[in-house]
Amino acid sequence: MKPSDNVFASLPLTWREWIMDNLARACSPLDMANSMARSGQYSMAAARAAIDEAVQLRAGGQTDAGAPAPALAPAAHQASAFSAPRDMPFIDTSSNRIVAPDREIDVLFVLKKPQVILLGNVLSEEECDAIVAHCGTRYTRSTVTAEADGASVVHEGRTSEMAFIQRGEAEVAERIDRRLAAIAHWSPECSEPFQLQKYGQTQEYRPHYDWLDPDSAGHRAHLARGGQRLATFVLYLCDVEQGGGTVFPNLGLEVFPKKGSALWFLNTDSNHQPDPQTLHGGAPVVSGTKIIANKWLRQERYG
Ligand SMILES: O=C(O)CCC(=O)C(=O)O
Repeated sequence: MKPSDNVFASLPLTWREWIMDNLARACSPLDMANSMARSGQYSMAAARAAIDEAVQLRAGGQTDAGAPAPALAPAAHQASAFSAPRDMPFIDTSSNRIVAPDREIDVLFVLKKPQVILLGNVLSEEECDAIVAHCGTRYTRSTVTAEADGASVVHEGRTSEMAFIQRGEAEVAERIDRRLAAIAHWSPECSEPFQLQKYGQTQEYRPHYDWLDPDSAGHRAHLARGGQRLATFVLYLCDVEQGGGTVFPNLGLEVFPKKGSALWFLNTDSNHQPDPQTLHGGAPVVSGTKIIANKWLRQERYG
């Protein structure tokens, strides 16, 4: 959908007024598009096209939502309201070693685009063991988010077991949370609680995205709680004898678990838009057990 499609003119007057009022108040076009998509009435693409058109109408001196929209110039010649970079978590890889407040971390591997970084020595052996022991036997079959209604459902593509550590529940998790926040320059409050995944032999998580799809009704309910998942940390809590790598099929990349290491990747571009290059999965474990902890960094405060 392009700004030349006259989407704005086809919206009901209430929506056109809402867009013009919010633009006049200097609201973020991306937040506005997310709100429109969350209403369930418009896809993200339609919302973005309508807002882009409204921005151009305002730039042309037309601020009346009720007036018919004039023909617009071809999209290729117009700047989009969505092109401004926004705050992103980031890892400083200017040195081979990151000095976090309570630990020195090794930078082992950096892929620039999409950004994938492997960090060593993020957790001590004792911290890995303490996290695993804390979750003990609380695992249940892993689920995924249903596209239709956002429910947590069992899926044949994810055969592992999962457990959560809620905020404030364990001192070791709080400490690691603060460390990851310092490494990623992102508030710990803007992140989901740790989600552990345990894979036995043959268990896997087939390739998928971590970002939430604004065009999926089920994902929109999750977007409403903390916004997009901007970045992922996968913490490797044990070594695995064979298999169980984290794979990125589009990048030809496989990272093998090493106790205490962490894999980081950005799920979106700098405008917080989902990056399709970030398709990834957990390859089947061939022998041994794999235990990881996921930490997803959100746009906004979570929970
Ligand atoms: O198991 C892995 O290495 C990746 C896990 C993953 O992608 C997930 O749980 O979302």
